[in-house]
Amino acid sequence: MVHRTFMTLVLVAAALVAAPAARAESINAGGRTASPVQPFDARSVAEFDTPWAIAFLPDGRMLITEKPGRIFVVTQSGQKTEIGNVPAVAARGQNGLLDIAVSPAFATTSQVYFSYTEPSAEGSRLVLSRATLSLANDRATLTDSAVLWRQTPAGGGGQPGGIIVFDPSGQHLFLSVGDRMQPNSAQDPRQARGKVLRLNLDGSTPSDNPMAEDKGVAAQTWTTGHRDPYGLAFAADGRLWLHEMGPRGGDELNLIEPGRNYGWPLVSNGDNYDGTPIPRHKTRPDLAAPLLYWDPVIAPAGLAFYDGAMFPQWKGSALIGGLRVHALVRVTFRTDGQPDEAERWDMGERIRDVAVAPDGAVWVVEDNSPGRLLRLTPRK
Ligand SMILES: [Ca+2]
Repeated sequence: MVHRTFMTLVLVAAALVAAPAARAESINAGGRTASPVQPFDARSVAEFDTPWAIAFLPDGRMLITEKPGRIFVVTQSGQKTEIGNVPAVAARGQNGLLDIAVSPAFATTSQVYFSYTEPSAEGSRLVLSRATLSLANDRATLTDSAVLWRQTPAGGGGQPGGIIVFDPSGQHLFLSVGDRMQPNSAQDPRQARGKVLRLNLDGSTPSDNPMAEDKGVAAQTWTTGHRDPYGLAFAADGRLWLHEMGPRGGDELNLIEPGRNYGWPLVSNGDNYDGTPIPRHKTRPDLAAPLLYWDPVIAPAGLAFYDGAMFPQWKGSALIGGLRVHALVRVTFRTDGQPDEAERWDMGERIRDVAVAPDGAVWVVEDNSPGRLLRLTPRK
């Protein structure tokens, strides 16, 4: 008996030591400042009306969305071809045409996925669509366009989210959904707001989702309690990361694990814009805390993990655009997974999205009209 108790203690102690240290830490990078010295040359390649997202085609051309409702095919030298047959969007404030993502099976299907706020009698709703991209003779058009998912309930303005990412197996997609200025909806399992959803590639619900036995939104939900998520991406090690804009002083970088609740609006490391306080993450250990947060905020937008050849010193880093801080942020990860902001470069404009080209160059778009598409290459 004594031996068994002793062994149990040893095992418990070993488990505690082996527990990821990352869980215990919540680093505030809000006080960091941007360097005016960039290690890259930034060349403007083209300009757009409020560009929102960059997605690379396998051949190195880009798909670029404009929030008011247009999509372009863009060559690396900046030649733009507007894509025809794009559905009408409800463009107002933060809402409009949002993300675009190239299907993992694009080589055989030519399919793309995109998100936008759709006009409806009850108010706009976020939707996820899939279409075939036809490219021929300098013309580009969407055919067989189909809405795979519609937000319920409709209505509201605010921040829609809308980031689309595929899992490394290429069998599922994840969609981030903002709270659209209705904070309590993020904790309501019946509302497709303040969530990360996981769907099959045809929009149906995977049978191994955390609440798959439920119906509707709950069955589609992967994680709960997000505010305004505009960054969602898989790292090379298979971990899924999300950043979200918090209230005043509460921007977050979160490690996404199935079924977890990330706290909004019950807890935050920031306070409401009207000054009313919000309990801090540490008061609710049952809710997942951000491993990295920013107070004051950066207003993060766009998230890409770097695995290219041009900037070997950035391998494994996350690159994040900063709207409020007019910057590009590089986040590194310790061997135990704990992230920290390593560098921040002043870009002089609000950065809306960041993407890595097949050749390892980094591309960003500015949140402006005109907003530039910039190609970043190592400084010569
Ligand atoms: Ca949170």
